[in-house]
Amino acid sequence: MAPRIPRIPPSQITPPEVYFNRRSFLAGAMAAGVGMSIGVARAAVLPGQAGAPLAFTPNPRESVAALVHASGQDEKPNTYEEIINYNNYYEFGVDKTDPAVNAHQLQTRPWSIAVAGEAEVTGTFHLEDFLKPYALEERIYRFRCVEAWSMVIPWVGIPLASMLQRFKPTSKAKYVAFETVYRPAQMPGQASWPPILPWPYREGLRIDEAMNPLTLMVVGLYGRQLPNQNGAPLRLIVPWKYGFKGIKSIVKIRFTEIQPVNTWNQATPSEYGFYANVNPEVPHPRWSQATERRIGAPLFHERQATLMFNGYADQVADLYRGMDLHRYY
Ligand SMILES: Nc1nc2c(c(=O)[nH]1)N[C@H]1C(S)=C(S)[C@@H](COP(=O)(O)O)O[C@H]1N2
Ligand SMILES: [Mo]
Repeated sequence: MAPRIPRIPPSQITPPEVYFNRRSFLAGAMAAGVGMSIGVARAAVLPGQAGAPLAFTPNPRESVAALVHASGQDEKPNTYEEIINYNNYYEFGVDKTDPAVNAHQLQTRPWSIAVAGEAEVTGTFHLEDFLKPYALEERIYRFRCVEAWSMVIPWVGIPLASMLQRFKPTSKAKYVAFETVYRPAQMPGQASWPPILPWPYREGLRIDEAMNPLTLMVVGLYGRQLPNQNGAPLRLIVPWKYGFKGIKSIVKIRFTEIQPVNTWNQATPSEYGFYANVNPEVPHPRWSQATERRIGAPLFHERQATLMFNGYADQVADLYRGMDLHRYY
């Protein structure tokens, strides 16, 4: 059987207990309101492969503490092992353990990103050039899948807003569309017949959602290069939306005037909408959205309440003023 990637000796991975000074984490979480920001990278250089350290200065422990809201829930970040071994990435299979087994087949270097549509600057960029202008930041976000499980994950990335501004979107740019790479020779899930999903995987955001400071283009995890199963070399994270909005291994970004297609809505419109905001009041036909199971919690641990907008309502509720969120789910 193919080796699981990344093959990082456990000794090279900073254990979360060390990575996060648990005591200041808890203290700061009570003091600070906001799940935002704050390590500054020396340069957004991306050498090497999955698991290699990023040129990134980790957050001071006190500001790490401020990254996740205090909510009375258990907000201890999940372990690296949990985050890289329990994945949804249907290009590599439908089971949670398939991506960890199969994702090493994807070659993430060289990689290029095409930017197109309603913008003054468009074109195709090598990944290194694409990322060069930006500083990396660390963000610890709650992550909730529509399947009613959740994690807390320390991502490293670039705010999508600063990334997109460089392309000078025009006034017609009302949405941003994203596409995953289509490479059936390296992605066994794309080669299976009948198709599991209409490929390539697609996602979209309204432009104001894309420009919200919480929205992140992710290149790393726990201060290291993003492992393939988590969406290397570049994936989206929109922490107030269900996990499926977090499209992986992006090769195309397009500014559009009309609402773009998103894959899960296309596949099963009765279950998945365009907005996909985490909302405990809007049930899914197969999974309760009122509660969630935190991955790694002890077996008989109670499920925890799912928070409106995944706990980020202060920062994003304004985006949806006046919208019927039962209709626009
Ligand atoms: N290209 C692609 N992106 C994807 C998916 C996928 O199957 N293909 N699954 C989505 C779903 S349903 C979830 S929950 C998250 C999982 O991200 P993680 O494996 O890093 O936790 O990725 C999202 N992005
Ligand atoms: Mo998901």
